[in-house]
Amino acid sequence: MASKKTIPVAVVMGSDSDLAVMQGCVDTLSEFGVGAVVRIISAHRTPEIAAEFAETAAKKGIKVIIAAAGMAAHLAGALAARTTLPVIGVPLISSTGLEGVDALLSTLQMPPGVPVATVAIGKPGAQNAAILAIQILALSDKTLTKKLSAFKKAQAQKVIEKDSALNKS
Ligand code: RP5
Repeated sequence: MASKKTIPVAVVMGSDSDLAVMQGCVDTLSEFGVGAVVRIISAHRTPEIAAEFAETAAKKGIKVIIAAAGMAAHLAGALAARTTLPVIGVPLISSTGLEGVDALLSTLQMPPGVPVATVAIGKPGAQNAAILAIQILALSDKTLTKKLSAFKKAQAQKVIEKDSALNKS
């Protein structure tokens, strides 16, 4: 009997209002062939669900948790407090917040012993969270390592082509 394949990444966000930006994260994971469990869980509005999610994620086969939130963004930290899995935090810009700086500091300034690997605010952070999760998974997955190398080469090539176009005589 074929074994059931587990989904290695969880993308958790505090609100459905975060989904448009976090779709970039899910899409990037998908481009590398990495599946994701996508959840809306709030550290403040559904704290019990957040606790239960963090405590059971590893048992379900999740290897990396990506947690995104805006405003007083405690989601990544609240999850990191209850799991030994690596947690990547994505600070988001909320329509009523302080341009994401509120979420950046809330996500980043964790006390010693409970790290959250915090990426850039908003869209670039959402994409980088996916790439960082893939890099973690690639430590034990040669196929992903090859895909990451190809991604880096393609990225470099695009810059080289833009430079050539700009400097064409
Ligand atoms: C945070 O508060 C969410 O992550 C979201 O970025 C922000 C605003 O949430 P909504 O009021 O739009 O649901 O918890």
